[in-house]
Amino acid sequence: MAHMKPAVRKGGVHPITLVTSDFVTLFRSLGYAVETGPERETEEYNFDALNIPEHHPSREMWDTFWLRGHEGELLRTHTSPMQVRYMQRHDPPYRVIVPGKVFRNEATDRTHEVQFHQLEGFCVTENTTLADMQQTLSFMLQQLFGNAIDIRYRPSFFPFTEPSLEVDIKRPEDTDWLEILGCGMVHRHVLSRAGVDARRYQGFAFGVGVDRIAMLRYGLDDIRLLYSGDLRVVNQFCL
Ligand code: YSA
Repeated sequence: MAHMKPAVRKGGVHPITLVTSDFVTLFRSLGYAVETGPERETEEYNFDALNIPEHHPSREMWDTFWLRGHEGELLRTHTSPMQVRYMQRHDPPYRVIVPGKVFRNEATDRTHEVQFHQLEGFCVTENTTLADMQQTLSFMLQQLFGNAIDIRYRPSFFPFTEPSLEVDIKRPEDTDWLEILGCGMVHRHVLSRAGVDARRYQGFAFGVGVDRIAMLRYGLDDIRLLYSGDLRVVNQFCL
């Protein structure tokens, strides 16, 4: 009896953490470095350095929480500012992912939250092409969801990529497509602004919605469940 251990209930791992760690394992195996960056950002990195000037209508793509009393500061609306921060501090070539929390001042629904997670990725070398981007992203999605997944690349617009695309996925059991990421070839203005010679280097970047991947992966029909604090969600993922 003296040796009986008290029963200890095991904790669970949040689905966002599980998905993020799968991404990290996958991209490390492809030679990508993993970085993190500040959630409190400046207008300069969140917008200007990404070729989104003040008063440009494209700023309306990102409904922003500005920090009252701190001129030019905000909660980052995407992980893309880290493209510039990283490139300014390192020499090319680059293969980097940046997982992190982002914030948008917008109405919530089944697939939209005011706080969610993205995973930024970028690969810039002397000869990286759009075909490399498609191959990398399709490989990533097939690793996460299996080869039966349908993947749709749609033309889109982002000020910091040219050309720009968005990607939707549909699993065999789904009736609708779900948009999961934005991507494109890094705009030469962004490279130049970060101090990279845009005549010599080129490459792609992307930003995936991690919460949406977690929803599909674990069969959650409402993104808000991820932030409800309901332990029944997390306890399904006991270690
Ligand atoms: C595009 C090109 C690049 O070179 C690099 C990155 C990007 C993505 C860009 N920074 C961006 O934020 N695009 S986005 O506004 O379309 O968001 C990317 C993904 O985040 C979406 O495809 C979606 O999966 C997810 N997302 C967007 N708003 C969301 C959301 N997820 C949950 N709640 C929201 N409110």
